[in-house]
Amino acid sequence: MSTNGHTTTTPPILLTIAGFDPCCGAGTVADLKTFAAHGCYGVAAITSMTVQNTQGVEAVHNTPSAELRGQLEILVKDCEIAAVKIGMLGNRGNAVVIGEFLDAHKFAHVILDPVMKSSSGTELLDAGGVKYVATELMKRASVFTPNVPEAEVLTGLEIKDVSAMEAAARKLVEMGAQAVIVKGGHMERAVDVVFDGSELVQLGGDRVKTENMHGTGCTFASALTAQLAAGRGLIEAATLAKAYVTKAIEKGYAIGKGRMPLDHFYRLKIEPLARGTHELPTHGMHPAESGH
Ligand code: PXL
Repeated sequence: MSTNGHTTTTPPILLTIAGFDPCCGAGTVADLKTFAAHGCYGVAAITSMTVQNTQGVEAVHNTPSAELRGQLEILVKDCEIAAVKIGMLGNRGNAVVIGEFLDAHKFAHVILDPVMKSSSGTELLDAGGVKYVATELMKRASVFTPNVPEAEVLTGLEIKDVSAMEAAARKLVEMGAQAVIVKGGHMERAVDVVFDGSELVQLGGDRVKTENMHGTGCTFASALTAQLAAGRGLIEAATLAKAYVTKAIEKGYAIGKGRMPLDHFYRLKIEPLARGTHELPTHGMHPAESGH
């Protein structure tokens, strides 16, 4: 927390490094909405401009590496970043820029979500990028959050049940990860496995309507980032992030003909009648003012 010359206090500033999705269900915009829903200020560097709607990805235009580096450096010159969340990288060149960026600046929390494919199946990271994530980037992150298909690619293990998810989490730590959350959204029961190198915990999950959703992985990793930046330990942060993403999935609604985005701001709708009473202006003519 820092002060800014106004009477208000600046909340934690979180950086997302991710791709842009025009329908705003996944990637950068899902991350920024999640940060905002957690009372944080989000800043962003764009790794890739995707051309997609809720029905699928039509094209992917990765940001030239020098431009990505420029976006990152101009932000760190100016803002104090409380935590970094990394999502879609696009290609090896951009993954290397991120590796160099993490070496040059020390951050308290680096959450790496190794996005490889869109929910509709399009490749979002090239083969060289996958290799760089496995051998270099993973060990530079404080928390690594693959889903089951990504954990299979990275470990070479076949994952059919929760015990195989646990084996994958252990193997990823052997490969250099500091802490791992294997996300079970693709499994029958949406159990997540958290392993910090010593303690291994299962987070039980209600299976909600995930097959038809878009942006669940981005949202979980971003909520986790906000909780870690707030000072919570890994297990508590993961538990709260899972509860948030589960509710945001449950409250998601269709905006087009394809997959549904989540409702990142479901909490704003919990007490609609209370809206406005916190923002009473001083002129006395607001409808919530007593006597009107
Ligand atoms: O959900 C993974 C993902 C991440 N980032 C971007 C995406 C997607 C899925 O479509 O478009 C930009």
